[in-house]
Amino acid sequence: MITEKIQKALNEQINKEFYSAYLYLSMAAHFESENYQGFAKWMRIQSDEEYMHMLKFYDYLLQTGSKVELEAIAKPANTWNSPKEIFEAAKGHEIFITNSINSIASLAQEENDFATLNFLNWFVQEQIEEVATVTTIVEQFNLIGDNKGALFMLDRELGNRQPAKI
Ligand code: OFO
Repeated sequence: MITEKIQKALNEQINKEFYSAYLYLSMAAHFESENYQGFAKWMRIQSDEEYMHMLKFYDYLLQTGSKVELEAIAKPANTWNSPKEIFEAAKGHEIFITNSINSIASLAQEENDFATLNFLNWFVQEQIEEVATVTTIVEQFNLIGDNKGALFMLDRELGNRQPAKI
C-alpha cells in the first residue's frame, strides 16, 4: 500500500525515534549521577515518550502491510558540561526531528500518499509542542544564569512532570 521510498523513510524514522529515546535516557542517567533528580525524571519521561513515538511508526508500517526493518542505534552522547547544555542539545535534537518529520510529509505529498500524510499529522503537531517545551526550558536557564537557588527550584519544577497519555 505504501511505496518503497515511504517505507524506507518510515523505517529510518523508527531508528531516529529509538535514538531519541536512547539520547534522553543517557541525559537522564547523567542527571541522576549529578543528583539533579527533577531533570532526570523529566528526561526519563521524555525517553518513554520517544519509545511510544517509535511504536507508532512501527504499528503504522505493520498496519499497512509494510516491512519493519530495525537498524542499529547509534551511541548517544553521555557527557555534558551543564544542565543548560543538555537542554540546548535536546532543543537542537527536536529541531532535527521536526525537519525529519517534515521531509517525510513532503515525500508523502509528492507520492500522493494521503494515508501517510494523515498519519504524520499527529507528529507535525507533536513536534510543535516538543520544540516549544524545550525552548521554554532553555529560556528559563537563560533567566537563571548562575543563580544556584533558582537552578534548584527549576530542578524541582521539572520533576513535577507526569507521563503523557499517548
Ligand atoms: Fe519523537 O519527538 Fe522528540 O524526538
